[in-house]
Amino acid sequence: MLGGFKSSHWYLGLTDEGSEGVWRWVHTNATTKYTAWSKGQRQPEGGTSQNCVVYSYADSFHWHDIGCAAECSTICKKRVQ
Ligand SMILES: [Ca+2]
Repeated sequence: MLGGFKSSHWYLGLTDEGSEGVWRWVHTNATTKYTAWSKGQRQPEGGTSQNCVVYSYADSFHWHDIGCAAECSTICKKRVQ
C-alpha cells in the first residue's frame, strides 16, 4: 500500500526543466495546450526549484509544480486491445 505524498500526488509527464515557465510533455517535447493549475494555491509557484507537474488528490486533481525528485506515483498510458 502506498502512503503519504506518494498516494496523493501523481506525475503527469509535464515539465519546465528545459525552460522555466514553458511546460512540455516529456514523451513528445510538445508544449501543453491544456492546463489545470490549482487556482486556490496559485500554481505554478515553484520557480526553478519545482519543474515537474503532479495531480493533487487533496486539491481536486488540480495541477501543482513540485521538485522532480519528490517521490510520487506515475500515470502510464497503455493501448488496450
Ligand atoms: Ca519551474
